[in-house]
Amino acid sequence: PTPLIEDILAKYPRKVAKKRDKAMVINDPEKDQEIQANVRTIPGIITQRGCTYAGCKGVVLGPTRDIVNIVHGPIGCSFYAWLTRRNQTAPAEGEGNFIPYAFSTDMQDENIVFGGEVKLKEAIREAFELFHPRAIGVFSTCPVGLIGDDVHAVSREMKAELGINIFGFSCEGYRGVSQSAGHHIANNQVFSHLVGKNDKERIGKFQVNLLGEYNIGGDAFEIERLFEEAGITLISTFSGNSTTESMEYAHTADLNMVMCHRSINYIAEMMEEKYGIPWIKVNFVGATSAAKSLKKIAEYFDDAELTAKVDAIVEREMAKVEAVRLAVKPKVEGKLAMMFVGGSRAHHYQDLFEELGIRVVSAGYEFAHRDDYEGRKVIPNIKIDADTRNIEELTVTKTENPALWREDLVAKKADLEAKGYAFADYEGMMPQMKKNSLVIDDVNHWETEKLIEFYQPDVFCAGIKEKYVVQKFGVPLKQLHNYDAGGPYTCFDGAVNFYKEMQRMLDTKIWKLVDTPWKNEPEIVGSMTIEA
Ligand code: CFM
Ligand code: HCA
Repeated sequence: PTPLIEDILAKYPRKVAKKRDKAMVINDPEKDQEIQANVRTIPGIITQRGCTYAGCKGVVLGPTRDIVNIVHGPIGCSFYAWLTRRNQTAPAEGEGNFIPYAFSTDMQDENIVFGGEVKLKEAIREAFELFHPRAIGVFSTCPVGLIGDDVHAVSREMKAELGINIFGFSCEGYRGVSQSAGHHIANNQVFSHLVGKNDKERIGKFQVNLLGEYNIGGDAFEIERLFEEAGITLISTFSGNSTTESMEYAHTADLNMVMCHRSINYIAEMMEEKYGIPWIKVNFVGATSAAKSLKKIAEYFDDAELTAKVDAIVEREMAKVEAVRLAVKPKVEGKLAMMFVGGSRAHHYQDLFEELGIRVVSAGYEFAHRDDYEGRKVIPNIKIDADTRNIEELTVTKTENPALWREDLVAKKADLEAKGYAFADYEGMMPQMKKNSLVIDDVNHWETEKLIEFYQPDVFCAGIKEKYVVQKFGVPLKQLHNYDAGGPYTCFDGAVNFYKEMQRMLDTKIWKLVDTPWKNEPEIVGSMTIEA
């Protein structure tokens, strides 16, 4: 261990120190290093993590506009999920959009004592009568699991009564160790209740799905625009600027592209098993990544016209991006960044920093698994603990409908694989990070303070819970969850936005002037008297 890690661990009780030590790795991209991930946070530690319900309702289902998502639980669970993530959507003229609403059963003490199923049924009927949506999702919060309300039985009964697609999620907050369990639960239900439920004639020559792009700050809009220009038909996005309607015919795509591997690799895997549709990992954050991903799609379809279009787009856009990059780079080059975000962005944003010559000295995920750090090759070696076993693993088999099985794609995959094209693969964050950078899983507030003292970073990327604590140290914090008020940061215009944002935040002396009033004098002084 280095002096920094020793210093961090010294404060912990022995058992805690032993556990946290395994979550910190001095990176060496040349070596196969193991990091502890996806295990319980130690009680009492101020984690960045959220809960299973957040990962299911907020993350995976939240950005879809034509489904009414009813939260069965106390109102607080709904309030925090009410658009704080800035997932955008663009309904067509006259099309509905339920995203701006917060639907909740508003459970009260008496529902906890006597059960909440009756109230849930009333809520579903009310939502149906008011909005006539094509689907309703029901999300379980912690108390629902504790008192044993059966959201699945209620959903089945209501589906029969109302005649629309209604399904539930056992995504109680405590069900897993983080949001990650909620992703898996959401993937299972989306796959079971939506994918393949409808058919559609082919509408394009190159039909794709985009998985794990949630349109935060308009990110998906940038990608969609370029696809359209290149002649790539986006069938469905899981789930940003999305509809359940499009998910129902997602099985008509020729390729699945996985952007956020952590939250949605399950659907990609299940669609390949059932329909034979292959998947590739993509990243549209930043200019170099977007260019690589576009070229990878063109390579897959292996069509001269498409390849020429993609090359032309990349060339044109890169020239625009380069002009801004070269102007901004001298102003921020050599600065230090840190990123502790979710389960994919701590990796996805590293290309952008690299483009500006900003060094990422430390990074980590909140809730990723070892494969997100070390690459998918470690999946067979990951120990399945009781917390993971608690989450249902669906058994998926090949479709019995021969018309839906894509033998052509299976052959295409084999052919391309023989030529060295990588399918179903993700290398993870650690192989891409510099030697001697510090990788930390599920970083907590104590560790954050020590990292800031040690590295004195110029920018810290994380979320709202970290923002003001970090800024009080005189370090600007860029939210890489909701982008503060900024974005999009995908593709070429997105890269330009990000460069300018970094210049704004880093090319200034203002942060060095921040001084906290309590540094020298405590703001509140108290005393305690113990009476005999
Ligand atoms: Fe995937 Fe996400 Fe992320 Fe994620 Fe999230 Fe998010 Fe995130 Mo916040 S799905 S893992 S659960 S990229 S909400 S859009 S920003 S923590 S890094
Ligand atoms: C979530 C959503 C979140 C929270 C972000 C934050 C998001 O995990 O439930 O802590 O600032 O992106 O909105 O990750």
